[in-house]
Amino acid sequence: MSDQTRDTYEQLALRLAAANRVCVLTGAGVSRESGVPTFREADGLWNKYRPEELANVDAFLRNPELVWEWYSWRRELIGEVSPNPGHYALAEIEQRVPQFTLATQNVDNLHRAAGSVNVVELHGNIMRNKCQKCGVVFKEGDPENEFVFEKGTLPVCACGKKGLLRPDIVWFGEMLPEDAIQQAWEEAGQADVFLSVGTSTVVYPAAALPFTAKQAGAYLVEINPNPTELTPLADLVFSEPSGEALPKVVAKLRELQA
Ligand code: BV8
Ligand code: ZN
Repeated sequence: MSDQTRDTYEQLALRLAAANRVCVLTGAGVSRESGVPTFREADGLWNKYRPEELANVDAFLRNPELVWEWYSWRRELIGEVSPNPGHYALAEIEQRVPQFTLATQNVDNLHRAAGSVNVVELHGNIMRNKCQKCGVVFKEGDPENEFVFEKGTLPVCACGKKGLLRPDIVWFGEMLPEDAIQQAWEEAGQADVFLSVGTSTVVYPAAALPFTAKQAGAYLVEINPNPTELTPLADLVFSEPSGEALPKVVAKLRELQA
């Protein structure tokens, strides 16, 4: 049967079954079906606030209470949501291919909650705090991560530099964690198949990963109900929610690998 007659889910399943290295980039869209708002859509997070007011260090130093209020609200929201079928499908694909890397721009921890193992957090993780001054990043379970925002209270680090604690998140104008972006570049450059899922592909350097993969010869797939800069370059486009498309691909992959 030629590619034209195979449905697109089967086309991607065949590519995944034959792949040695698979790399995925996810954005806020993959968590949308879990009830987590995206950033730039009609009901997105940025509509209430502008990024420059909140997701940058100047905003934090100018008005730490406002930034803490926003992140505490997001943290609470994320504490109440669960992974959706798209997250679980990505975790299952990881088990079914030899080498799999999931680079995520999301800070909501939902990929790990769904069972994904090789997750590269490009923009940090909202459940962790770090010190604005000494840079220490607190680990899961550290009391410094238990801070609950209340008006008039701001968490201070014990480092003696009177550093304010802040979410361990990469803000605009800040470098991404060196090891994370290096690993993502490497995997994108060697991927047989690269999936770009649920991202508007506007925030760099993460948005450069699918383009890098394509240039290096990867079979490029985009899963997004809306077109992006990447769409014209993709070998296969699923213009539908990731929570619907990915489980259909996994169902075909299970048949192929039965
Ligand atoms: C850096 C904080 C360098 C975390 C975020 C001009 C040109 C090019 C670059 C720049 C420029 N000016 C400035 C820059 C650099 C800047 C940048 O790229 N700006 C853009 C906006 C122009 N980048 C940076 O600042 C980065 N750092 O470059 O440092 C440097 C160099 C030297 C010295 C020092 C520094 C830092 C980037 C990280 C910024 N942090 N947020 C937080 O609060 O969560 S960015 C923010 O956008 C989030 O992190 C998010 O992950 C990221 C990307 O957004 P998406 O995830 O794509 O979400 P979005 O809402 O946009 O789109 C959702 C998509 O899902 C949509 O397409 C929708 O159709 C789709 N969708 C919806 N439902 C579904 C779905 N898809 C599938 N299924 C569904 N159901
Ligand atoms: Zn400190």
